[in-house]
Amino acid sequence: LDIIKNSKDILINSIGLERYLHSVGVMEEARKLSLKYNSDIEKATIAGLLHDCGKYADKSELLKKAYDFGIIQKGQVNIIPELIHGALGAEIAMKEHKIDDRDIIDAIKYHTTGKPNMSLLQKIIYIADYIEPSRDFFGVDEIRKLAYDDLNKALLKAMDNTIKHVIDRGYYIHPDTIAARNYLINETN
Ligand code: DGI
Ligand code: FE
Ligand code: FE
Ligand code: FE
Repeated sequence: LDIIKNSKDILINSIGLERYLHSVGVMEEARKLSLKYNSDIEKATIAGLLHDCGKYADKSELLKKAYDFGIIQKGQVNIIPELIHGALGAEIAMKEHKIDDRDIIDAIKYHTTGKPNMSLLQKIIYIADYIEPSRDFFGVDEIRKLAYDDLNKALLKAMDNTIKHVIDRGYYIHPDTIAARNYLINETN
């Protein structure tokens, strides 16, 4: 795929080498999951590689681009970079990486929060981001196994852990994070 070669320099320059290597890990995990669940491997490759393309290492650049694309507004309080980089990444993927596939763009846009009624690709990117090989936090091995056994159960567990993590730190919870989990509970049962 040309995109793997063509996007490399843009990614390393904007998100840094470490996050680029994480992105390659997400790409490889997403390819494996796509094989397992008969999903489009090319789309998973592109979405995995680009999912964090909006996560600028330079925070002032992230905020400036987010203003330019109308993702945040002047005077807005409660600006959370973690919750901006998905929507920003979707814009950067379209404009700088020339991606026009709506499913790939939404997989990037919603990879942090999730959303109701996620496509198979979107679920794969969310969970690949959570379990890619360099991830190392409590409970990740359980979800790594579960991801290849029952994708929805793995997704629900990853969302539960994320929500607990966010609550434990007293952070704001994005409505999409809640809506994604509630939808999945109804979908899974
Ligand atoms: O960009 P990555 O680190 O690879 O992963 P990510 O885009 O999934 O971001 C994960 C972070 O986002 C993690 O620290 C938890 C945080 N997060 C997810 N949902 C919410 C959230 N943070 C807040 N404040 N609110 C949320 O709803
Ligand atoms: Fe991310
Ligand atoms: Fe994630
Ligand atoms: Fe990521």
